[in-house]
Amino acid sequence: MASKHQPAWWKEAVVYQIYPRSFKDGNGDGVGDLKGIIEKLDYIQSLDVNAVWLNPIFKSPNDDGGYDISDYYAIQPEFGTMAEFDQLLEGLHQRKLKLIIDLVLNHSSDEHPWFQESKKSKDNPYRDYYFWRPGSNDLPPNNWPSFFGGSAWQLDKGTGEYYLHLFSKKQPDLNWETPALRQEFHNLMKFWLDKGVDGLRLDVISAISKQTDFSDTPTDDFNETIRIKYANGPRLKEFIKEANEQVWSKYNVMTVGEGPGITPQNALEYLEENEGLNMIFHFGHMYMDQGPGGRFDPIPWSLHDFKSIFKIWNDTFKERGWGSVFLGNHDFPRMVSRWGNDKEYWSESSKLLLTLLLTMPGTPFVFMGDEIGMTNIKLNSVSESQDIESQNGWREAQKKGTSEKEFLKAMNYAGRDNARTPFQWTHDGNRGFTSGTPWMQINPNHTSISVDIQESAPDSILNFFRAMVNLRKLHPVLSYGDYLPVETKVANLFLYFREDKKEKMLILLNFSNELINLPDDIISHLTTRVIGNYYERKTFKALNPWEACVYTC
Ligand code: TEU
Ligand code: CA
Repeated sequence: MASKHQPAWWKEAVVYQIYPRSFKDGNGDGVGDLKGIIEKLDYIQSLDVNAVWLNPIFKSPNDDGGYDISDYYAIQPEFGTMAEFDQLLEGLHQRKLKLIIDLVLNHSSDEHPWFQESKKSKDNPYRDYYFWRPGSNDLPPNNWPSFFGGSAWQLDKGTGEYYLHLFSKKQPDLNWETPALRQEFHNLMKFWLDKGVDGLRLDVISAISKQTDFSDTPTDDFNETIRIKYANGPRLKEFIKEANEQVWSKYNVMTVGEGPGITPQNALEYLEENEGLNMIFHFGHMYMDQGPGGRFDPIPWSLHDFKSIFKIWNDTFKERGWGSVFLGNHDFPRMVSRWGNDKEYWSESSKLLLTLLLTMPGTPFVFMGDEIGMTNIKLNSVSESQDIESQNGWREAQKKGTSEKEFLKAMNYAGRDNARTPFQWTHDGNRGFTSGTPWMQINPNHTSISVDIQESAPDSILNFFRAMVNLRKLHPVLSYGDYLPVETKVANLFLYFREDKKEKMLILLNFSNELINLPDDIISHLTTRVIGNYYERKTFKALNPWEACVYTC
């Protein structure tokens, strides 16, 4: 079946996500920076990826890991200078690598001049750059909860009104109803695109159009509130279309929108050719193990649900639009700890998850460190967390009488600190990351999980990742082919075909610690194994624990 999808660089790309604070420190202050990334350009190139997505690098008080921007035109001083940014961009382009920057347009920092002006008086020219509403009887304007605990409204004594902040109170939501604000952001995007940036990751883009009646949410299921109240606002399509017409259409730029609350039913509305985004990050699988209380209310996940979520989304983008695939990023625990077995089958399950990531339809986004199997870190007290989401989560949990031991368990399972420990370059101490004291403790298991150990080991996760990326490049069926999942009663088996008019491949994944016998009708397809995470298939009729293999049929 010929693919209905037009070819494009970003459809065939493998994207490597770098969280600058934790990647490499180039000046010894213990904080990762642009200079450090420049030092590691050859390593990045050795991964054979095509693009780098940098988490925000703009001036920020760092209340939320840089997602609280106080100057959209300036580089975060801790990360370096604009000259170093230009040098990094040049270094990437020289290596045929593209750069995707992360723009946070749903909210700014409260230290941004716009907000400093807006809060001065009710008739300040910048008042309508944000959402201000009177409360009533000392109560906020409505019952909306913040992503980071507590109310989504903060009373500002200066003018006696509340301002909206879906995230931290230092991240006031911007009011896209105000044309001048939209113009400011169109100019901002042109500034960075004129510098030669190749892509934009648009933070929480699904929430930029607000339901300005601000009526209460009818549910206390947080993910439901995101879907019906924060995301998919009445003018969302219009604002995206306008940005496309005013800016993106004039550049050869890839746009990926972070879309919490966007569903398989409405996603294509935001991906219209020439009107919408190129793709979105969707979160079905990422919220699957979150209970009604959100991240710190973890519930068990099932491979059955995991498989059906991938099927629903792959079917959504079968003919139109385009998918993105990720199993981890700076907001979620490490994929091998969350979905794999980071103990007895740490290497096999890391490779299995990389196999899934790189054989699914849609553009794969690989989070730095997952190519070497970095794992969660075990913090011994909540105070060791450097993430406002965990700190606030603990504040809220205490109000409900949750013990620190109980909260710490949920935090160590689901918290974002897990993804933000310094990259493990060398097995001997922090030296690989910094010559100083790292801003965050490095995972003690760097003694066995590090680039220098894996670089020269032929069967390392790192070298498996490189081989898997290469396989995806050699077989366009893995990018553009149809996705044909195999129905199976066997609980921990995940089997699917990828097929186009030239080729058919079968991917077999065993998500368990047990040996699993393969159904007979599958065995007949096993002709040539092109890659696998076990040296040789011990038994032809079964998959070993956490075995992943890819066959051409
Ligand atoms: O995340 C927004 C978001 O919707 C969630 O996916 C994310 O898990 C968040 O931590 C709530 O649990 C984006 C950024 O990726 C995140 O780092 C920022 O904290 C957030 O927006 C606010 O800018
Ligand atoms: Ca530094």
